[in-house]
This record gives sequence, structure tokens and C-alpha cells, in this order.
Amino acid sequence: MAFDINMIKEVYARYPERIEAARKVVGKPLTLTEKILYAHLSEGVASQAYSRGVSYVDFQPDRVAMQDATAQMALLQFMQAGKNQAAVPSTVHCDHLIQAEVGAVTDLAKANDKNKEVYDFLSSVSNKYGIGFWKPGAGIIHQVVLENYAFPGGMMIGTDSHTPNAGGLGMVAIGVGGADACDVMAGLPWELKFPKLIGVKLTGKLSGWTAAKDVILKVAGILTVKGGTGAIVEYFGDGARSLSATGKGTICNMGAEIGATTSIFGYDEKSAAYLEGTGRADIATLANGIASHLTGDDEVYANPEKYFDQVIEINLSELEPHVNGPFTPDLAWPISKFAAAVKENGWPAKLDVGLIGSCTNSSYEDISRAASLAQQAVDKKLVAKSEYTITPGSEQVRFTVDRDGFLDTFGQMGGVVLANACGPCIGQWARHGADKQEKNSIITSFNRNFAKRADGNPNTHAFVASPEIVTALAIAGDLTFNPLTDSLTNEDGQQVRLEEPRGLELPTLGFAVEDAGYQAPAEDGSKVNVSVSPTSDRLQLLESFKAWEGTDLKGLKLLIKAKGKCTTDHISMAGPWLRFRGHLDNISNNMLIGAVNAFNDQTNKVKNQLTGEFGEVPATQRAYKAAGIGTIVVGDENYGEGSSREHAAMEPRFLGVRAILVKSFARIHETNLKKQGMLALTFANPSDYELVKEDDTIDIVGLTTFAPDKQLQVVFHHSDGTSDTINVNHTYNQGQIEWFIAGSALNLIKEGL
Ligand code: MIC
Ligand code: SF4
Repeated sequence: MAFDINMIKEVYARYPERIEAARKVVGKPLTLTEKILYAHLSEGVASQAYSRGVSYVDFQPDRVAMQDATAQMALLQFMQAGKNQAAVPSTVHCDHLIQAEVGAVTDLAKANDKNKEVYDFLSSVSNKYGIGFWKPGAGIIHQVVLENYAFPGGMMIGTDSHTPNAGGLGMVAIGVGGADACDVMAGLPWELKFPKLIGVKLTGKLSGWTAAKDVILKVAGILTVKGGTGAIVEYFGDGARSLSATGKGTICNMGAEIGATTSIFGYDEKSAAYLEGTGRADIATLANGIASHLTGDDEVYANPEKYFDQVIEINLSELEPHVNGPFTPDLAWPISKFAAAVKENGWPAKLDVGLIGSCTNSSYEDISRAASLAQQAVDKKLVAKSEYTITPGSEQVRFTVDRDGFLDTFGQMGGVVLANACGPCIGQWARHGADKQEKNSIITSFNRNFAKRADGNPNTHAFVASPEIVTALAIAGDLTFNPLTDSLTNEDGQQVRLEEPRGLELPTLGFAVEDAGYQAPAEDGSKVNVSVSPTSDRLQLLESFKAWEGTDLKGLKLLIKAKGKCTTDHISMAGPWLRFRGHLDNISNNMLIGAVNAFNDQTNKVKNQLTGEFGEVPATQRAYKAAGIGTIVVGDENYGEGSSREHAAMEPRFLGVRAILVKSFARIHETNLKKQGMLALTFANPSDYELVKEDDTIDIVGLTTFAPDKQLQVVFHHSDGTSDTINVNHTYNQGQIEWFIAGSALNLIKEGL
């Protein structure tokens, strides 16, 4: 489990020369983001400056992290890449497949039993290819990475959209699909469009009820779910330096919700303290040696408008606690305005469940602050009105907060400690009664709150807040309670107030753990056998997708015109479907079942043009496939928002969808589509979306001269005999066009073998 100190030394040794070269080509002071990116160019030192938002650049990341629900596909692809070992230090984390029902011990035992086949597969593939394996119960990928592997000035990719969590320790950490991870583990460079830069200047200092989470809840309100697309968000200023490393992690983590490529903070005393606290003082010593490279230049932070594409300023001293939601993480309410919003919108004011923890908010600081409120509830004879759950982010945090008595305090308040895993955050929640689909409210310290995400019930109104606010509201059992101003009635009928929460950034006695749950890979993995049963319903070896036929695509049918929000949860739902993440054929049965059909406002009900009948999306698509007819999917803005799961791209590819045509894409999803050999297209004129009719037959023209920066044409033949021809844009560069031609990026790697 030990981090690779020599690797970090090598990375730092490269810094001076690479930064010097970057300074020359860029010709002005550098942001921290630019320093790290230029220090990780795969060509070595920079020979040119890259234009933000335009140039595709090849990078050489230092690490790869994968979680179990995405690692299966990533590793099934890697197994075909013909390598003996992962080319960079890589880890797998078993966190997504554990269902929360009763409590940590029982739930974990059940998961070990139910998911045995998948865990055995991941453990043996990891063993074979030199990949570190974190067993079920060890914790959630991002928390485990922050505690063990993140380092200032490093670059990591991870097959999960919240990989940016490591930005709290100054690492450029980016969420990607499994195919990208496969490339990096195969020793290939990793490509990214050089990002735009958003600077967030933090002044002042947090106090009272306000927490780091409120910074990102506020930023999400300002930038919205697509405002960060194509950008890295760099935080700086006195306020930034005052935040704990884990607080910074929370902010970077939830930057995924504004579509940001990643978010980052500079190296400072808080980073050093966290490194020391987590047993990595030697990294802090190394980082101190190149400290000036691990933060942006002074001139940049003095005049940020000159160096960032956009600047936001937030005064932490004035920042109010926020509650965001429901159904989208960017609907931001300062707590003083929230009660009125609840009433005006008719959201259920009664709070059924408060859930704290998750990869976003499960640090020692978070838990200790929330526990200080639980302790008050006990002392002041307040009985918590809502159910209350705690998901620790790692076994190390769990063990430590247990030792320090916090879990016991939660227990006294009626809280239930769940396994160190994703659980309710990703629909792995056997919530009693959710199938009745009653209208109700929950509040979590997680990051996402899309419809159906936590419990599968479309009428659950999920709100997101800091662990402190979640705890206070769970004690009150009421969404309209404002702990800053309101009092509660206790068991003796007295009016009592909750004092502001208190906690510690790091444990006074240090972190402790008995068994962190790590399994090191075999020294020589060549003898390790990985077997996948051909009759398994959970794992399936991959077959290559067919190469492009070399012609324009004619006579395609419209599968669905999706309306409004279409996140990866809508395209490939998680929860019960997580069990099929290693089996492409089976998981394809969830394709687009959550997307709203623009022609009837219903989900999972589309017209089969061959029969005129309405059916479920996956079944309808299978019917087209059986008839040898390709289809296209049309979508709205920010299509594919949310998760990194490449299943959302592989399923349509597997079932014979040829193109996804939308108003705009979320970054990871667009890349995932390209990697799998799909056409990811955008309307040149967004209002052309209106031209698409339910009975359309569609041609995609211009593919024989498919080239970067050159539009393609799409012809919609309507059933009344008329047609519309429109221009569509794409962002394929030459290399990505090769993926399309070969049928997928993986096909190209295989051709090279
Ligand atoms: C999520 O938070 O949506 C997930 C589940 O962690 C996903 C990954 C997945 O779908 O497996 C993510 O964020 O990328
Ligand atoms: Fe797991 Fe939720 Fe974090 Fe995704 S956001 S990694 S599901 S805890």
C-alpha cells in the first residue's frame, strides 16, 4: 500500500527544467494548473504554448485509480491490450457494489457473498497486472486515494468523475472512462484538450456553521452544471490557505458537478500537515523542496483577471451555509432563504432521512463536527426526528472516529453506521418503502442528487449540504429549520438551540487502523490466471466492435429524442444495474431507460418505426439491431452529465446506435463515445433540435471526408416526404477519427500488437 516515493522524486526532479521551458513558451507568469500540466507533457519539455480550449495535448499521468463498478470494463479492455503489467502505479477500489441495508458489518458480509465473482475477478486481474487492490470495506476510492496516493504537483486519472477530490492535495486528478485508463496502463500518452482556467479567489475565513462544502455549493450555484465544462478551477487566496486539506478535497470533489475537468488548490501548510498526519511526512519534505512550483506565481494571484479566463471571488467570512437541490446540484439556496423556497415550491418539509459521509464529506473534520452536534442533541435531550446514517470514507477514518468515540455519539442519537462504501449515494440503498414512490425529502452530504439516484424513487426530493447542516436538519426532522436562528423543543418541552459545530481537522492522537484492507499484487503476475465464465451473468469478455464500413450512414432511424436533463444516470442507471457493470450485453438492457422522450414526455417508451408500436428503449433498439438498421439518439444540453461510466457510451455502441446528436456534451461522456467508435455530434444551430421528428429516417453525410474542424451534414427525411438538411459540428482530431474508422480506440491498440 506504500505510495511510491521514488516515483514522486522523479516527478519532482523533472519540475525545474519543465517549468523553465513552459515559462519560455507561455511568456507570462504561470498559474498552478499550467505548471502541473506542462510538467506532465508526454513530449517532455514544452516546445510550444497550447491554446486553452483548443489544442489537444498528450500528457503522461503518474497514477491510475479505478473503482469496482468501472474497473471491470476498464480491465476487460486492458486484458485485450496485450501488456504484462500496468505501465504506471494503479489501484482498484471495491466501493460501489456494497448495498446499504442494515449496517456496516452485515451489509459488507452480504456484499462479499453476492459479489464474490466480481471481487475475485478484480482481485486476480489486479494481481496479474501489478495493480494494488483495495478490498470491499477498505473505503471509497477518493478518500483512500487522498489518504494514501495523492501528492502535490502530481497528475492522476481515475475511472470515476469525482477523481478531482485529490485536487485538495494539489494534484491534477481527472475523471475519465475506462478506455482512457486502459491507454495509460498500456503505456500510451493520455490526451486532453488543454483546459480553460477558472480562478476562484477565496478571501476571509470560515466560521460558525459554514463549512468547506458551502464554497462549492455556492460555486455550483454561480457556474451551474455546465459552467465548468472544459475548464480547470484553481482556488487561491488567503481563504484557500485557511482551509484544511480535506475541506479542499470536498470542494474539488464536487467540482465534478459543474462539469469542470478538475479543480485544484496549491500546496501549503495545511497540505503539509495532512501529509504528515497520514504518515507521509517524506512527501511533505520533498514538496517543500519545490514549493514555489506547487503554487501559482504571485503575479497571477495579484491580478487574476489577466491570467484566468474567468474569475470568481468569494469571501468566506460572509459565506452562508447552503442547501442545494432538489434534483440538480446547482440549485443553490443560502440557508436563510431555504425555508421559504421549500414552502413556495411545495417540497415536502418533513425530512425523512439525513445521510452524512460519502467520498465528498467523510474526513475526520467532517465527522468530528457532525458528532459535536449529535452530542448536543443527546445532552439537550433532543430526539432526532429523521433517520440518520453515516458512511465513513475509509477504514482508516472509520477506525479513528470509532476510537475517538464519535460513532458511539451518533449511535446515541439513533444514527446507523453504514459500510465504508458508496451505498445510498449511488442507489445501493435498500430503503424501506421506496417502491411505494411516495413524495418525500432526504438531505445528504453527498455531491449528486439527480432524480432516482439514491433510492430509485422519482419522488424523493434529495438535497445536498454540509454534514453539519445535514445533521442539524436531521435532528429537527424539518427542512425549514434554520439552525443559525431557530430553536427546537426538547423532550422536557423546553426550547433549546444548537450551538455552532466544533471539530478537529486532524485527530490529536493521530490516525489509526488495524486492517486497512489492502492487497499488494504478485511480484510476477505472469502465472496468475484470470478466468471469466462464459455462462456468467455478471462478467463477459469483450468482443471487438466492427470497423467503420467506409461509407456515409444512410437510412438510420431515430431511436429517441431525449428532452431536458439526460445525465449518465438517465442513460445507464446505477443502483440495481451496478451488478451488470462487467457484462455489456446484460447492462445494455438499461440503455436510456431514464431519458424523457420529447414526443410523449415519458421515460422508456419510444416508437418502433418498423412496427409503429411503442416499446421500451433497449428492446426497441434490439429490434432495429436484429433488422440490421442503425439508429441515432438526439439529446439536449450537457448530454451525459455526471458519471464517468463508459457503459453509457458502450451500450449504444453495442446495440447498434451509430451517432449521438445533441446540443452540447459533458466532457467525459463525449470522450467515452469517441473512444468506443461512436459519432458524437452537436447541432451547429441548437434550434435545429426542433426539426427532428418522431418518424424520421436519417442520413449522416460527409464521413468519407471526415476531417478535424469540418462539419458533417445530417439529413432528416420526415414521414410526410419533406426533409431537412442541417450542419453538425464535432470535435474529433485526426487521431480520434482513426478510432472511429477502426471501430474503437482499443481496436487500434490491438492492431498495433
Ligand atoms: C457516481 O458518483 O455517479 C459514480 C457512481 O461514482 C460514477 C461512476 C460509476 O458510474 O461507476 C462517477 O461519478 O463517475
Ligand atoms: Fe461513490 Fe457517491 Fe462518491 Fe460516486 S459520488 S464515488 S457513488 S460516494
